[in-house]
Amino acid sequence: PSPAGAAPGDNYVADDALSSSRTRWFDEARFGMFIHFGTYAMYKGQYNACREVEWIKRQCNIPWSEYEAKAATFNPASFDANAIVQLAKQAGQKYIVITAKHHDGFAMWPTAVNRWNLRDHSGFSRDLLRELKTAATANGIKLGFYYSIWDWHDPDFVGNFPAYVTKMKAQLQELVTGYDPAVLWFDGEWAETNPTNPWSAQNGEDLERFVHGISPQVVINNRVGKRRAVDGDFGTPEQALAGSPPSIQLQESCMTINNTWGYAAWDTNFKSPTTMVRDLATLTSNGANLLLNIGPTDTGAVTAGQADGLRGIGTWMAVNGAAITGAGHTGLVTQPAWGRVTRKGNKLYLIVNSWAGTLHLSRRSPFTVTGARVLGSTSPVTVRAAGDGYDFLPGGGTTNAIATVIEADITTPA
Ligand code: JFZ
Repeated sequence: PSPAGAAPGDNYVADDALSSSRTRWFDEARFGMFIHFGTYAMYKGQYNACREVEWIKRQCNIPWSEYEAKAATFNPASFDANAIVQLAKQAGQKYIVITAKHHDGFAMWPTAVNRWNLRDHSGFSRDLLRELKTAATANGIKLGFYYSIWDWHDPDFVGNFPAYVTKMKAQLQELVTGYDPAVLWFDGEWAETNPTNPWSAQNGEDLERFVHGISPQVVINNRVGKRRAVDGDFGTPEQALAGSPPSIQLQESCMTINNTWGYAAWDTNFKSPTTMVRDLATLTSNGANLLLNIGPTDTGAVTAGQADGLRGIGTWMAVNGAAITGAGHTGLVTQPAWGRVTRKGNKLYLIVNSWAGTLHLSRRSPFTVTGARVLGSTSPVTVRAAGDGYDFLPGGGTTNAIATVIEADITTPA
């Protein structure tokens, strides 16, 4: 299926064939917010001399009795779903994926399956996932859940795997029927703590069938079965940029805004808005999404360092978001050294990182440029046929310190 405005048979988005009416919103969203939030935030990234984050229980050998006692005092009173959704929205993010359950097994919603959850174990009466769902829906943002198949807390994961799977399905039933998530982002299918390593491709396929039996439109990532590469709706390169098409499925790179997924007080190595926007441009030009992670503190607050980065991206997106949202890969051009080119219907977006004189665009397939403008600027752009493509001559010069976008109108042969 081609999006409105795209000529039949053109290569609007090379991953078009990979998307369907069910996954179309995901393929157009391009940018989402990942949130790693759980009781591990209470350690702020450190246990005695041991530095770890969402893996702290396991990597720092914290006894369960101690971990549970601390979790009992978890009080994320500063979690502000509306503020988080506004932060995502102004950054140009179209969906949010939050950890409903990470490897420590702690459920962030009031599950009836066990008491190892925010309400029953910590006595926190609010349902943060419900609040996030309400705020997201009110703002046109989709909400998804990360759910770890690997569970350190439930002894049945190792001791009685079929019993564990039954409980896992009961939790997923609660999440899907109770919160109608747009995405389920599974993880931990690779766990090898069970000597028999029970999770199989069959388990993954069974899980997908189970979820889609409840709600067919849920978009599922590929960390669901051992055959990761072909399972689910989209691939999940981690801390790496998805490559350019062709790919066997939709792609979403998940990356941290600093170095860690959960909250660590010592991790202030925040990426600059420039770095993140350029990653987003590269991914969009590759037909892939960016899921950019933040980790709220133990009180549920988003730190200034994380919020500032998202605001910086938002300032750029407010002017240039058309080059990202709904845009994708184009096979019409060779990607230039001066930046990245994305396409949406009959427009090309030239995302210019460094603007030194004439910008040459090499054509790989026929098209004609019929007009061009700089987004957020009145500077004229001169376009002329040159060599194997076009030269763009900016009237003004670089207008945006992060990346200046030229929007070009094109026609392609019928
Ligand atoms: C997992 C988690 O263990 C981690 O805590 C975080 O939630 C992250 C998003 O996902 O870590 C992984 C998962 C997959 C790979 C590496 C780390 N992998 O495929 O290389």
